Amino acid sequence: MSEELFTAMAQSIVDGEDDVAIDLAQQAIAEGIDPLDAINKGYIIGVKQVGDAFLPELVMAGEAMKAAISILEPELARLGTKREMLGKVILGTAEGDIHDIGKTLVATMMSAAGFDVYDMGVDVAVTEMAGKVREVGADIVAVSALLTTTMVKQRDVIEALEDMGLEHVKVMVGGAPVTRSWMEEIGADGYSEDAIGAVAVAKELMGEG
Ligand code: B1M
Repeated sequence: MSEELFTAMAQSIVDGEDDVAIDLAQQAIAEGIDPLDAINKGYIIGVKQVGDAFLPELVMAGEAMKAAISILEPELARLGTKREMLGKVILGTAEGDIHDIGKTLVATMMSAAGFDVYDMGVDVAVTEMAGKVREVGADIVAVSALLTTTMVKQRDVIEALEDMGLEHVKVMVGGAPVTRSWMEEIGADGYSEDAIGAVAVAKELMGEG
């Protein structure tokens, strides 16, 4: 039965139907379906299908995805095991980039796992991000980028931290165009292709495993 629900979830994103996406998310919670399964096996499949669409379709798909996640997020957070804070994470989408859906998922998963997450939002200036790291004494800075043109800002964050004498702070990178080889090229400390993996990487960087 979940399979049909997942297919309908994907379709609601393709059609850009916020109301349907919300109804299906509520149905999933009522049926006790893991919210992460709803995202990964349902909605994200739809997002992948609209990948090559024109801007209005992208906007509608993005809005429907956000609507669904806003319903599932509290449930994701509720299911996360509460425990002592593992570390402080500054998180944001790279300067010039306004994609926030994946970044917000990473924030939710990290918070649920026990990290103290400061979500700075989207289009975060390199200097602001580095400044926040110093201000709160962060352990990790996590930079999401969805555009090939904004990936370079991930490197700029690393350089800004170095300039400020904060090279001990770990830097994680992610986002659709980001790869392990990019991580290595810019000298970042961690990379993950999805939100669950991001939690595992952050734990490793904190020496938890
Ligand atoms: Co845009 N967009 N978009 N877009 N958009 C992409 C990224 C694109 C691939 C679509 C395409 O052309 N096929 C393309 C980028 C091409 C490129 O550079 N390679 C693109 C483009 C070109 C643009 C514009 C330039 C379009 C225009 O104006 N002509 C423009 C840019 C605006 C800007 O940022 N300055 C633009 C705008 C938009 C919307 C505003 C309409 C909307 C965003 C809505 C929003 O975020 N609030 C939008 C959307 C929805 C997309 C697609 C369709 C979906 C992105 C998404 O939310 N995915 C996207 C196509 C695609 O990716 N298939 C596309 C779902 C999300 C859960 O996945 O964000 O990848 P993702 O996050 C994943 C992982 O990547 C990872 O975990 C997440 C969960 O698994 N992850 C991390 C993410 N961050 C991480 C950080 C980590 C670790 C893991 O550690 C730090």
